[in-house]
Amino acid sequence: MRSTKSLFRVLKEFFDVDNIIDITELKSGHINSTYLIEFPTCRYILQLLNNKVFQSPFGVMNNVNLVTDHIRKKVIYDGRSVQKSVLNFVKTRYGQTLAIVDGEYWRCMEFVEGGITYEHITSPKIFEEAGKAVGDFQYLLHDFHTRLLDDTIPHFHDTPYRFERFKELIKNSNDESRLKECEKEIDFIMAHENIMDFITSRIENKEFPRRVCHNDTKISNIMVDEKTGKFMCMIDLDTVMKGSLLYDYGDALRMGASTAKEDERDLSKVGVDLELVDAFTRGFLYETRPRNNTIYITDAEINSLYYGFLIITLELGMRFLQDYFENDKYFKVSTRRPKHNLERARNQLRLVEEIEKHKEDIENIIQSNKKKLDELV
Ligand code: GN1
Ligand code: MG
Repeated sequence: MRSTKSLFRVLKEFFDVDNIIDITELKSGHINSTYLIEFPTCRYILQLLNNKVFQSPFGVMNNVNLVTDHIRKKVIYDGRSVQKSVLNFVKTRYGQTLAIVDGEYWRCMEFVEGGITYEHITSPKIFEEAGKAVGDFQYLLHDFHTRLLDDTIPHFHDTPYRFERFKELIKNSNDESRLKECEKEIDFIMAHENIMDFITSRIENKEFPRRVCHNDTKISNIMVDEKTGKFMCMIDLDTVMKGSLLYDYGDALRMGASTAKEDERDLSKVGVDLELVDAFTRGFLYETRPRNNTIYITDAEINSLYYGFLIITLELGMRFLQDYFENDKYFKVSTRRPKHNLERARNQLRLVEEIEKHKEDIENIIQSNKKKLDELV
């Protein structure tokens, strides 16, 4: 945690710091640093943007501001609560949503009161709501033009591009001990070469539309109402860019429908909870059902949702392994776990195996939910 003195220097850009009663660090994300700032009657979130990962912080905030303005207009139009349905950023005394202090980029937003996020889910009811949140995000942004958004992390979910970088890394690595240690994982990734471009090639040839996507839909980024258990909104909008809806569907399952945490070392615990896949799919397809003459998800996309789950998990396994080779320069690791990124990679690649094992079950779940919905609308 940064010293209170240095945090106060940042907070002065946003607030009268004499009124602050407490500051605590929240340790959930792998990229940014996050603090809860408490005043007598309200709370805010202060965040340091990791500018190694986000090389254009103003580009990120420009995307986030455009998208939250659009969502805000829409939820007001629909008669929904602004406080519950969208992130609201605090401006600095210069009217900006970023404060630059000692060359670092900070932003601040209202704490979404009454909301809760999960690191691990076991309740199908809650996970169905998570599915609704991801589907609702599509509903809210389907009429927002992808070209208005900067590519703040180029090639973010460009799996074949990431695979090429991974192959280069392995080819050029002289780290014999890590190459040996990771032989099995490397072979496993290489054996999946054919599947890497399943989604991107279909976007290229226009089989799947390019959409505005969240791109980081893990369950800890989905806010649920603590009292009612209903979804509220998606948080962590830093990676909102054009992309494929399949990745948004899959990324939520990757973390939410796994029977183990993302960094569980005991791989025998890693599996796919089909009841949770069913619950999430039900909520997701419900919110993306066609209405008002609008198609929020095409049949071609629905029929390939399984590949979203499979490929995002494979991609992340590859990213964690790459970061292990690159000495953890990207993902934060626990100081007590020197091989944290390798353990995460092994976990995700095991999950890939489990997803493949359950291909038929997962596809049946998707089709039966589609069918039930077709009967409904
Ligand atoms: C990172 O910052 P956080 O923890 O929400 C990462 C995602 C990964 C995720 C894995 C910008 O997200 O892509 O899926 O870790 N975000 C970025 O837990 O790389
Ligand atoms: Mg993030």
